[in-house]
Amino acid sequence: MTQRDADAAPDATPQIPQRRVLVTEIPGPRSRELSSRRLRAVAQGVSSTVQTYVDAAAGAIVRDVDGNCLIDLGSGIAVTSIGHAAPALIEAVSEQVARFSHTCFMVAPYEGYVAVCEELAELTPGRHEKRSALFNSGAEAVENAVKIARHATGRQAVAVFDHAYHGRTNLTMALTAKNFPYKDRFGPFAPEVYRVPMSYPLRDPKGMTGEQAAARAIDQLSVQVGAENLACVLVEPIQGEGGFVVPAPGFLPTLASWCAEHGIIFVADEIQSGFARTGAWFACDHEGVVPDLVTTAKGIAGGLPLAAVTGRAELMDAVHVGGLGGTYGGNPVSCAGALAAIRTMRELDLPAAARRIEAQVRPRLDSMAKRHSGIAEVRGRGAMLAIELADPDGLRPDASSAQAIARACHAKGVIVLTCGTWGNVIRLLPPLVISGDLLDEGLDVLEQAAVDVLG
Ligand code: PLZ
Repeated sequence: MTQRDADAAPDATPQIPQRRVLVTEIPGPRSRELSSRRLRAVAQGVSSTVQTYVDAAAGAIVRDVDGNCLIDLGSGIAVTSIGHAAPALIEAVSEQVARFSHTCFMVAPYEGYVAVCEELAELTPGRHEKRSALFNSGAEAVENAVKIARHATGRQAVAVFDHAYHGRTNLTMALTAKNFPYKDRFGPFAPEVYRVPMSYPLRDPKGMTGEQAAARAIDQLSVQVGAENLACVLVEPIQGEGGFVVPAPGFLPTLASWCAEHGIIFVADEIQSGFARTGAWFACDHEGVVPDLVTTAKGIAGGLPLAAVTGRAELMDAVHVGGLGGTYGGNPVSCAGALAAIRTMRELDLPAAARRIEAQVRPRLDSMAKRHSGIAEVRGRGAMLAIELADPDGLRPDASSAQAIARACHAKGVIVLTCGTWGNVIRLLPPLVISGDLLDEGLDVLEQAAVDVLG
């Protein structure tokens, strides 16, 4: 987008044509130039999925500095659900940044923060009295959920699951399951974190129900930790980085009711799965599960950094005055972005859009899985869908094919992401406003890449 475009009054049409256009090889010369500048300035610990540098983005298209237009099936890891450069977001954020960009809510409060907390109370599962606190990143929200659960219960232990991802800060590294690249040589990690098996239907014993998988986890927690020592059970209702693992039906409700019975706080990490992504406002809604605390981030603010902990008023308000906060948490520009994003999600009924995306994508992934025995499973919900690559007999994870397919998509101008404990899952997280045609074109490229790699 040129400066003139950015200055123009926002309208409903995206500023970049919603078409895939390749004008150079990917990455092109200007991207390659930036890559070499980067090598001398940016720490190599910070990596990027694609090697093409962004010039502008709108709707479901990312335009690079060489003029190539890529179809975005990743949404910056489930963030730009309302599409890039959504007009309502541009308007709200521009207006706010011109009015004031920061006072610090802990110093001088403002309406936007309160309004975001009101929206969170309205949209998150359950009709009980709720309170929220706002932060900058998902990891920070998760850390604060644990702080609140410990404070409210007077207990210390935290239960998490195999394949879980909760962040990269010290406590959240401890909560995250996968060593490399997240934790390797970054320890020591926070104590009082206990990991138990997740419900992972593809890899669990055949026929294991969600209730049985929950009982397996509950038994380990009872024996190894003791329910009376647990502050909280923290779970992603659909796992994100861990591989889009959807627990078997009954797993989440069984865990939630065991928590309720024993005074354990049930915390749902909806940072990746929340805000319309799975075809409901929150993934917990699919099974009518009402968590005590919910962490949100990513899709909440259309790309501005914002995160939240929302929960039962009595738990949230158990923390002493001044016990929660941070300089930027609930920054006014991020709050304006969130209010615009949430309004857009409501107006465009993006939960329904996510369901439509599933109806379009799932059959195509299913037919890919029929054709290629190396695709062991198609799973996910709404616009959070994935294929797991593994050999059909032993389910040995096939990361190299997953990476090769993803790279082939990137070279053809389609951004897809991988995930999974073994890096063998290709995940799709398109903006929920993507057109059916563009989505089909992205899937054509993915399908061809799978043929090229898997034969
Ligand atoms: N909880 C469920 O998905 C972030 C991380 C990518 P932050 N996932 C993307 C990476 O490699 O760093 C995430 C999540 C769930 C917590 C987080 C953490 O959110 O905003 O990245 O801190």
